Amino acid sequence: MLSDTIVAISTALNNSAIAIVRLSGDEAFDIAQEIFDRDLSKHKVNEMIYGHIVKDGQILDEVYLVKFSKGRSFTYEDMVEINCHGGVYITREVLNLCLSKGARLALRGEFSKRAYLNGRIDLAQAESINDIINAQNSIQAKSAIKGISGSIAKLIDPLLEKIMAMIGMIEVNIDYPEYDDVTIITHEHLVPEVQKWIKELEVMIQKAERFRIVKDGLKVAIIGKPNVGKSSLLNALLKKDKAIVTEIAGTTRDLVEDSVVLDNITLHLIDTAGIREASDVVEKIGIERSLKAIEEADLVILLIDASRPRDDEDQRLYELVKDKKHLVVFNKTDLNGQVKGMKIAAQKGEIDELLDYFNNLCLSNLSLIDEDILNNERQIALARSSRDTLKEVLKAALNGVDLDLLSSDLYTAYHDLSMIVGKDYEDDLIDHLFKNFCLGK
Ligand SMILES: Nc1nc2c(ncn2[C@@H]2O[C@H](COP(=O)(O)OP(=O)(O)OP(=O)(O)O)[C@@H](O)[C@H]2O)c(=O)[nH]1
Ligand SMILES: [Mg+2]
Repeated sequence: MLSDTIVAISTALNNSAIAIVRLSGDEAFDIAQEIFDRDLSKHKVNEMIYGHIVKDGQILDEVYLVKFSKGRSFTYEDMVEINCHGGVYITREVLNLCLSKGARLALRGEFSKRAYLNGRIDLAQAESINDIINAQNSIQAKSAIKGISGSIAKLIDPLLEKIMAMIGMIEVNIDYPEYDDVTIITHEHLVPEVQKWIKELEVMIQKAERFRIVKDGLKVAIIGKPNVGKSSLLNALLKKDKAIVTEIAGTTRDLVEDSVVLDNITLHLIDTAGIREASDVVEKIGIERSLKAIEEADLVILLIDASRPRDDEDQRLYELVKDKKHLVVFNKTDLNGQVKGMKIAAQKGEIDELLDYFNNLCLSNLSLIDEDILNNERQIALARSSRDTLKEVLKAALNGVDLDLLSSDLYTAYHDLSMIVGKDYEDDLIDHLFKNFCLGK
């Protein structure tokens, strides 16, 4: 049941000046009235009402209380916010009082869930509320606030409308052949449209992936043969002695991970065990983990010892990373500067070329903050899935498969895309058919 009245402490539970206890649901005003010493019916909504919370005839706390009415509140239900003093004891007492008058303790995220189910926000906006609470830098905060204002719907709605219009026309062609106001869709109509949609989605996905690096940082794995200076590079980037460095080949046997915030970008660094033919069982496991880290990284740094001649092992490692986003970096250039490519001397902290590379990588994508962009992995995965289905539709259309058979795949593509904002596509189709074709007139 949606309209039962829920209550929760909406602020962090520690001693502070003020805490907010929030009620939402049909009984919110009545429950508030039972514990508040002013007549709520005499006050307007959205007004800060001064008064007291009363328990067993005794004043419990001096508070400000605000009423928000159905359709105008965060949950679109009747809501009350009680601004009480922020002591843990007093806040809990106010909460318990609401519970004793019939409210139910809200589940995690239930206020936002109600806002979504009642049509106040879409799914992407709900995710953005979570993002703004967890934002750790100005870019994350800015992107979240755009998401809350509905930027994701703005981004995908035009495409959803085009796909739905096409499905609608195909359906009408099939189900109402006598309805002659509608364009008869042929493969020649469909193919260029689907091609355009695939392109749009490709751009959307690519931008989102580039922006994710700006927003959430870059996962970087440092790999190379033993002793090339991987751990020294990790330490130089972190500016601390995180990993053990020795002249013994095979010093690092497990992954060593840490993050660092540079001028423009956050790096999530993984130092790995040097990769070689190992007989030691522990080292072998370490090397397996190194190989896994390559798979999971956004960028792989292949570190090469500039003071030694290149050999087959270096070449083998290059083969391992060449199809991933990678960067070949020469270390120990204090011993030999005669190499072509990016040069560093990790042990001496001479890593400026690499730092410039990272900061520029982010700068080139920073302008994306001003665009409407998919916000997280879930959204990107749905966009990818929609694109892949459209590719199937395109292939089938080019092979002459009947349009009525293609329409169900178009539905799937539409559905995945619509799930980014959590829309119900069946309702959309019905709305669309009635609104645009006046069927049944
Ligand atoms: N001359 C010089 N020596 C370096 C440099 N970077 C690292 N070294 C030395 O190279 C040796 C190996 O360094 P590590 O950072 O432990 O190398 P690694 O790649 O992590 O080695 P494993 O963990 O065994 O795979 C140490 O003696 C470092 O002091 C550098 O830029 N110049
Ligand atoms: Mg090491």
